[in-house]
Amino acid sequence: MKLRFNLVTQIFTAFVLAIILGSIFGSKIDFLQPLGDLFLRLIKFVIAPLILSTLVVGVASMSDPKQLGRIGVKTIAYYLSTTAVAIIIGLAVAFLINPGTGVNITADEGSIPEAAVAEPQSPIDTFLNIVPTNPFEALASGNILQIIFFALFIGIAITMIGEKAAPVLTFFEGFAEIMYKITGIIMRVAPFGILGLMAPVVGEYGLSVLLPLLKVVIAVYIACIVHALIVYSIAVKTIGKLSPITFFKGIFPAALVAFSTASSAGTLPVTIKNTTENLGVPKRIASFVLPLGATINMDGTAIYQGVAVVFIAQFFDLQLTFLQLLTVVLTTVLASIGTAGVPGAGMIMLAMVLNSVNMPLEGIALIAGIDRVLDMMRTSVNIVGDASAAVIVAGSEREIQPIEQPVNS
Ligand code: DAS
Repeated sequence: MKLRFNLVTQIFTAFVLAIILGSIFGSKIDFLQPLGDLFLRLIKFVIAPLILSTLVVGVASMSDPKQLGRIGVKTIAYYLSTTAVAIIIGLAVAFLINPGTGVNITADEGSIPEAAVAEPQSPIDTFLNIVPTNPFEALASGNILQIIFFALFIGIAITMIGEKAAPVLTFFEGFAEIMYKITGIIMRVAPFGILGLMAPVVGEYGLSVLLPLLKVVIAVYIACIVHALIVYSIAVKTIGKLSPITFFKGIFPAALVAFSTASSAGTLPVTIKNTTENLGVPKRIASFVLPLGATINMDGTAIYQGVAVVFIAQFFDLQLTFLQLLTVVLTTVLASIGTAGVPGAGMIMLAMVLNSVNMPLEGIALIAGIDRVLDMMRTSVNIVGDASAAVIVAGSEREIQPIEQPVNS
């Protein structure tokens, strides 16, 4: 079989090279960091205009307004249910591996992020904050939920106005195509970006840092892989009518970008590109489901929080009752809605979950040192979960399009 050195193989090659270079040169490989920072800035700069333009076009092109409601309900129901399954899988794997027993480390109090001990935002405030008081400020600050709200209303208003608003729709259609094209151009440098993001991380997290907490890393990684392989395969196969192999191959580039950046929001342009070009999801469904998922759907984060609660309880030799476990499941699903798609957000929301079952917040300091290694995997699962939602929603609306060209980026 001729190995086509297309973008997927280039990204994978860069990923493997980063691990090799990071392992050989350790922290000396830091000089590659600016490559990663540049790539991260490039994909972040398209997020707000891409979501706004694609979502306006997506909503305005839905001939049947009831379809928007149907898609919204299916999306949110799928997100909440897969997150609940994820936290249960996380707890189950943690109780099998017992990550908190026989661990001999001391907590570095200084490593608890400020935001983790601050008063977490209540679910009511989280929902109220979706409404932007100034939509242009939302665009400027990249507040994804507020941009979604703004785009939804523009799209709905365009359909209600009809002919008079046609020029505005035409503008957004052209703008969306421009943003897709820019995303494609940025993706050409993804291999260099992933090299610059991954090599310094591998160089920093040598075995000396990971060994004492290896069981935590193993528990999170195993639970994430089990969740993705079982839950998403069943979902895309039964409801999305898509082969799981096609699904995982198609979303692989975005999964690697998420793993390297540890940011769902930062990966969003790549998730949208892979889902529409490799998985046959119409742009109007992808442009609604994916930005929403990047902010409220965090299956990987839920798994991490389940493992972390068990680790902390075992480390401090505290018992977890069934009621406490139930509370952890509910709080984690709620916390995932409020977790931003940025690096380290899951650790900040862990405080809310620990508080709900009276577990010591000091436990966060125990695992803060390896959070980046855990964040990479949980973010990757977060975006694969978002893509699975786009596939099942498109499948249930009988709108999965045949995939013409082979997977290429
Ligand atoms: N890094 C977050 C994301 O981008 C997830 C997390 O921190 O748990 O999805």
